[in-house]
Amino acid sequence: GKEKWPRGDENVWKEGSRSVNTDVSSVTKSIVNHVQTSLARQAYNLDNLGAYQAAALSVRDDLILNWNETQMHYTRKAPKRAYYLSLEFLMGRTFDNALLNLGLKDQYREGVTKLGFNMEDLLEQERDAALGNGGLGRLAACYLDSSASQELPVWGYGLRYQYGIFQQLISPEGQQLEQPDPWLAGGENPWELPRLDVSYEVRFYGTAERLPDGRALWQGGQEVLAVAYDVMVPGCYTKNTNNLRLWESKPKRGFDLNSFNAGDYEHAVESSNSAAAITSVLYPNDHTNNNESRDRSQLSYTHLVGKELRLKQQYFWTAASLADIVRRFKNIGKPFSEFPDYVAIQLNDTHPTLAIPELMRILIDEEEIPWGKAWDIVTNTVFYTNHTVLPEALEKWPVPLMEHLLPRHMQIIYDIVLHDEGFSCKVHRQAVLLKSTVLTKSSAVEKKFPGDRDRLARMSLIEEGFPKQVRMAHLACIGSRKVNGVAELHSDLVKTTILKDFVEFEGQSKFSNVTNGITPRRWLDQCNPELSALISKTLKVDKSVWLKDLDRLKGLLPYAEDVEFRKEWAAIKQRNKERLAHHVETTLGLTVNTNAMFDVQIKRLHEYKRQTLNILGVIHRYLTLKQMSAAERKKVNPRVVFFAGKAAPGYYIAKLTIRLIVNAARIINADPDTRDLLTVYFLPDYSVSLAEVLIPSSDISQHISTAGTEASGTSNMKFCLNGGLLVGTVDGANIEIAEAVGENNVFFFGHLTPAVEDLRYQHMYRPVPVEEKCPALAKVLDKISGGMFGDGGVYEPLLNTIRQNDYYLITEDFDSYIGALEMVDQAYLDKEEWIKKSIRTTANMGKFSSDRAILEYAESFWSIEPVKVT
Ligand code: 7GP
Repeated sequence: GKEKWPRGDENVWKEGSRSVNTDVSSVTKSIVNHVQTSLARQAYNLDNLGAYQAAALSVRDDLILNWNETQMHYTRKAPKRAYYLSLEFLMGRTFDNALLNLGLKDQYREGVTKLGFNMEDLLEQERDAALGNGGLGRLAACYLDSSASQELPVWGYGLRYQYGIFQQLISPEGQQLEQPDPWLAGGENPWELPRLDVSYEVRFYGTAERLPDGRALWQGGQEVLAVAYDVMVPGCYTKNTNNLRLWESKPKRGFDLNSFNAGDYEHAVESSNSAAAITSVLYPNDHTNNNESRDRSQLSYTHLVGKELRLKQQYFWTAASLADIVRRFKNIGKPFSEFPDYVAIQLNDTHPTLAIPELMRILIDEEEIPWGKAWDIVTNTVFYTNHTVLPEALEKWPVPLMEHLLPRHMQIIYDIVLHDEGFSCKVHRQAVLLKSTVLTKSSAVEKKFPGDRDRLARMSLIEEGFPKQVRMAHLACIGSRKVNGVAELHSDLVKTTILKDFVEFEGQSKFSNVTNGITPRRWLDQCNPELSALISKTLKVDKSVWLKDLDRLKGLLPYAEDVEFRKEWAAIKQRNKERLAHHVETTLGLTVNTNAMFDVQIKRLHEYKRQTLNILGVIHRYLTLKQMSAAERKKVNPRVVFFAGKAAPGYYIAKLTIRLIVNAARIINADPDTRDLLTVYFLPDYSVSLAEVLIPSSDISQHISTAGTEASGTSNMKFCLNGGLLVGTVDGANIEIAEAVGENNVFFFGHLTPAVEDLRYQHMYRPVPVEEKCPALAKVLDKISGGMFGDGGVYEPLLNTIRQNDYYLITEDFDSYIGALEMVDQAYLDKEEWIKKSIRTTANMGKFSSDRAILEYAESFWSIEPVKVT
């Protein structure tokens, strides 16, 4: 039946309602309107920034209409929803993506032109939303785009940091300098809706007193307010516009009036400061969970030192998100036993693992549900994705800190140990005995593996030591319905290394794989519009079809044989190189040789990703060129090597690697003997927007982690989708990319994962000097030490990581790496064959759409279905 109109005259409401802009004249009207009213400006004094702001506000209006309808539709239909909890969302820019997804790109381009502006200039005005470090955060952003595009009822939950990932400057000596990223300082952010009416109180510290009925009373301590900001996430060519809810922390009462009255002004201000501090800044660490800095000379991150603030961020965000989820569930009016039929919660790595004890707390203490039923609800609702097997990245929280900050959650963690029949074990009981009750029943682990004390210790939620620590991956594993890795090899490694004991105990079926994906909207259509247009023209399908059904790229395969098509394909690559060269010219004032092969490695700086291997290979190439005769050099294909990436502020070796790259580039680029054949650039301040310029220009890109260390990688997918060929190790998603595009279209090298452990053992106990193991590399190291790139002493700590135990196996892989690059040179000589490889690579990348990945999560984990907004 038709619903009754809620208030006033229905017709007046309908007449007054605005609809989404669809033609050029409504677009220009709405832009002019915002110039005049929202910005209080006119044609006379409007600059690019103002024009961008007005156009963005106009698009915002469009988004809001769809967003409103979508949210109302979801509320009415009350389908099962999924919530993606991620401490990072690396969104990049929004304007162009919103236009694409709304199907309004042409209208806005024309409208903006009519108003006397250039669309490219306006797009450049927007600042990246860089609320993430790297792969994990960008994956979350791709998944939001795909969820909305596939019309799935998925919300993201995260934090609204005042400062995103730091801005990277490079000093003349090659030192990375960090500067804050006040991305919100430019005034109002048009892509978010402040929802000051949606807020929750979050408690820290205080005391938790157990009650006889199994509940507990947690009181006292500090209370802060979580306020919602909603970021609209439009789906591609659909009305569905999902929500990313970001929380901002605020003091519960502006000032503590009591202390203010008592004249303690400083204390009053301090308490308000500490509440606001919770969401002030994104932690810049990647693959490590401490901030230990051996190098405090740069921008001071000292307010982040110590782990408490990071744990506060995690709890603040989890608690607000769960309160919101539970409130929305309660509005449906169903009993809590049906909670898992309406809610799925995906943990993006272990950062939101506190969701498990927090949901237990809500169910037990607030909803008065008995332990066993509550645990059933939790373990049917929560899912956990692991993103790394590097031991230093596995989160652990000191028990004393947890007890102090979250006393009730620590009780619950101990109780999980006690109650979970499937898990409790001797070691846990010992820990628990010290705290409270005596337990007599023998545990399931003990029954299944009697007397296996090592296993019990390995599996414990609490790691022994001073202090004891809570192992978050173990908690996430036992509290979840499914656990997955992010590429096939990685998911196998999760099962055979960090969670091996849990697989043996709980069985295989809980553990699975969802290979990562990337959104072809941003990573093909937006970043490479010419290639996108060529694909549509060739396939004779509108992009609205193939961008949402990426396997259609297979239709390009026959055209690899078409000379004309190959010409167009190559010409686009060439223009993308020129676009990058133009960018480097205007931002850095450097001229790039666009007739060279473009060779790109862009990712966070980390020893396991082995930018060192790349720069040492570059130096080797330089030395080889120097030794050649002029005649020999004539036969060499010119190459430009690009690096970009940030190092964690406290990661000394990673910063030293940047320094080596910058100084090697300085010497090599200035050498008249070789500079036509080899140049090197370190592009500062890597970001999503910079990636969008770099990726379409590459001939080859490097994904050269020590085998078994890179969980998946996602930029490898972006390069290949844009027709760049992959140079890589047999690691992460490289393996599946090779399977998809064909082994003859990738350049693989290096030792395989099963060999790595033995090799490391040899390096530890039977070390062989570099001179013996790899003379070519030894020569490169000697040149660096000898001062070829400035004071050699500076690089000793970096070089020593290789000369000493070489944990990441540079010496083991160097020769085959150089070999692979020689194969690249060989292959590049045959231009036509090279272009064919490039076309075939793109054509076979359909599997790596994040639409495929998100549908796997939706179908096999969350059991949610599309809810189309009509
Ligand atoms: C990254 C992995 O290193 C990368 O291989 C993967 O493609 C990406 O996640 C998305 O799954 N991990 C992180 O960014 C990270 O911070 C530690 O992991 C928690």
